[in-house]
Amino acid sequence: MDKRIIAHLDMDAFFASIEEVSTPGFLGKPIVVGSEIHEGKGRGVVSTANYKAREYGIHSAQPITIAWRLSQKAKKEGKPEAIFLPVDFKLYNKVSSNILKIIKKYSSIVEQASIDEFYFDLSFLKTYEEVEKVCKKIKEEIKKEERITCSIGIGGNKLISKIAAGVNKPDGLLLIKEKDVKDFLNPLKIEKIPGIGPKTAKFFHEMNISTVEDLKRFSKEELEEMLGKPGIGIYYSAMGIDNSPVIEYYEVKSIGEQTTFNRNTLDFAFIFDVFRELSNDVFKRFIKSEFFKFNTITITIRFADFETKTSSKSFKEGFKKSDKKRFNFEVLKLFLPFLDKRRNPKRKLIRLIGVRVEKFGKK
Ligand code: TTP
Ligand code: MG
Repeated sequence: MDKRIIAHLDMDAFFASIEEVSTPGFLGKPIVVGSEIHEGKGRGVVSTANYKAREYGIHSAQPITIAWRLSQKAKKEGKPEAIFLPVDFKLYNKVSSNILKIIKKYSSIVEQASIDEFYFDLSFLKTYEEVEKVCKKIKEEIKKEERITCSIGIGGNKLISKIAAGVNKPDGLLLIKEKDVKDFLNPLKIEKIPGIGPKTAKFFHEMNISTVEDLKRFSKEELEEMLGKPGIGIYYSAMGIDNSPVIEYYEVKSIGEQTTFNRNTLDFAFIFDVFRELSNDVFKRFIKSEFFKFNTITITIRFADFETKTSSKSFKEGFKKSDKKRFNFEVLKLFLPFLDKRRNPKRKLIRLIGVRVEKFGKK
């Protein structure tokens, strides 16, 4: 084939599916992974829920307390109560890298787009039948090795493959041939186009534009005039055009961690401990990274009223992997002004803190 063939693989209910097969007795039960919750009380959100729990109306980014209530409601109706679990990134990262290894057996150009999403190039295959066969094999191998399912979309570019992977979840496989692109895209809701978020969607809905076909009423110039540069991207997406390459390696631009406290606080000792922990985690990730040093530290503070401030400092002499002590000290120095009048004159309580390092050097 002289045209490109790109596949997009997205794991189904990733964190929750892993939990479901990792603990005896969990299989087939509704499972919610997210921030901690004790007897219905918690402050964070749902990371993801398996499809059983989604039947209760539970979904990603929902406040964990709402998820809890939906589960209790289901229980009253005689259905099984959901199992609530904390996030175990270490476990999910391990599974993620196993999946990457499996895909790499079948394609030499693989791009990991997130912890559970991968693009891979299958242009070297001769027919659509062969492409489908290979994707089925990948699905089977993941199922056999990790006992969880994924959905794969296949098309002539990343855009089509990504949309195709999303339309028949879970455990789906959908190939969109070149000649069928228009029929596939036209009836889709505009929200399916990557880059059309809730705000842009609302903007279009107000003009009675709800499907990709509706979008095509506008010329490239009109869309650019309405939305600026992103309008051009939307124009090409509606046409099914996307020339972006499958990139094997992404450049890591920053390493960061943040945490929301269980209660808002200005308790120095407590915040200090959490800061230490975050700094340690960030430094550990830096040590594991391919980088030799970093030059900039940024900290984030979110107050109880959600006002968010950052403070950043770049150092002439970068931090090397042996500079952990100096790093901890500098993080603390950036943070101290937020505990007193200097950057917190009203003595507002703090809700969230974060630490990030960037401007990496490879030698
Ligand atoms: P997704 O692929 O968006 O979701 P999913 O794999 O859970 O479910 P689907 O079958 O619809 O693909 O995200 C992958 C993982 O990323 C997900 O398992 C948990 C995490 N995640 C969050 O932590 N917060 C979020 O808001 C979302 C959307 C995902
Ligand atoms: Mg997924």
